[in-house]
Amino acid sequence: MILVTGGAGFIGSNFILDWFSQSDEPVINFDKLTYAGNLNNLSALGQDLRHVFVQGDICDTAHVASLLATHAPRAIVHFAAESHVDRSIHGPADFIATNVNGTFSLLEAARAYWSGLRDADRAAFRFLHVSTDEVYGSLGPDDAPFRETTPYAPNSPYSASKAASDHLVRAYHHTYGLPVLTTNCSNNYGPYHFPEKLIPLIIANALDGKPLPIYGDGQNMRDWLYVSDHCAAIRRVLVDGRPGETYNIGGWNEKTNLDVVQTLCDILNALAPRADAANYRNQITFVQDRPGHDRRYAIDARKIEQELGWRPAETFESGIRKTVRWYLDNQDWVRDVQSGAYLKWVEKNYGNRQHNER
Ligand code: NAD
Ligand code: TDX
Repeated sequence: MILVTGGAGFIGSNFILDWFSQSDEPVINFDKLTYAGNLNNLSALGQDLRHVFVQGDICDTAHVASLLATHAPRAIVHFAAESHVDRSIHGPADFIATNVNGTFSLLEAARAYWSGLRDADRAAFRFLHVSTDEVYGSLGPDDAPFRETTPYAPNSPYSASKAASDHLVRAYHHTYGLPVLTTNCSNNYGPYHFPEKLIPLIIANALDGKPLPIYGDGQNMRDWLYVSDHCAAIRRVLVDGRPGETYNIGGWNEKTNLDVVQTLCDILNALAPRADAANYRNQITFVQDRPGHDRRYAIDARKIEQELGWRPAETFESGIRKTVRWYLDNQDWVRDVQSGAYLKWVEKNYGNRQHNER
């Protein structure tokens, strides 16, 4: 049994679906169900007894401690976070509460639980902290991609809160010996991506005939990774990663935002042409830049490739086509999220906020 935090979010839900496609080992999914948590992402699991959902807040150390005592997981995979940079600019408080204090609270519960385990279980236990490349700050055009040794230089309240959590995780290994692993991944994309983020927002707006907002000059660069490749990397690190180490994860796919949006328009032109046959590119609109907008992220993924033999299965070209296809085939999912209907679905299907809890 493993404990996953934030398993109703974008990457966490992909991770759980991916996990059960490879393993029968049960998962406790501990999630607060903020606006970003959507149990509908996991509806394919039905009442699958391998999936135990518990609604709760990682800031609640006592709740996490009782879950750990009841279920005795062999690992914690920690996704739960506030994740949207723009929201962190307009309201940083939730980011400090969940990403910093929440991670601290989770570490405290994990440390108490882990120190009470028998020797063999203590040695086998893992706390895997899922983090971001944004902690390294912004690269210039000629800078080498981020390595695990690149100094931290976070620029947004979101990245600063993730950097703080990374430091706490590191300190719990160094000071207490907790067997932690940290992964710093580049921008993910794929199914169940909340439509406030660039790629799903552009697809939804394009199909709705709305403007496609590009911040600033559109030349900011991000390094994109298809979400199932991130999930596979986390599984590799969980199995063979060395406690105390950090692993950068990325697909060597640097693109400008303008490139990404134009690519999405071109795929949509082919797969879902507008009724008036106009080019979706005509909807592109340059808007005011994000304050403090990092110019460029790029990941050097050689450590995980060489040490753990992980490689992405998707190229950007294959992953982005799959993603557009998924959004075209799942427009109800997008509508439910946009209308808030997914929250009612949760109420109906998980009224007591716990599922398969024994
Ligand atoms: P998301 O916003 O889609 O999902 C976050 C999940 O955490 C939601 O289900 C939410 O309900 C839950 N949550 C939030 N606060 C909580 C709390 N206090 N207690 C319990 N649950 C809580 O985020 P995501 O994009 O899936 O990102 C998951 C993790 O991966 C985050 O830690 C993020 O920093 C990291 N990450 C994301 C990306 C990316 O491109 N999305 C890239 C690298 C790293
Ligand atoms: O409307 C938009 N227009 C636009 O130009 C939006 C929403 C974004 N952008 C730009 C800003 C970024 O340069 O597109 C790029 C991607 O933006 P987001 O999708 O908001 O992602 P980003 O800010 O790069 O952060 C993401 O990747 C790293 C995740 O949200 C983080 O959780 C993760 O750590």
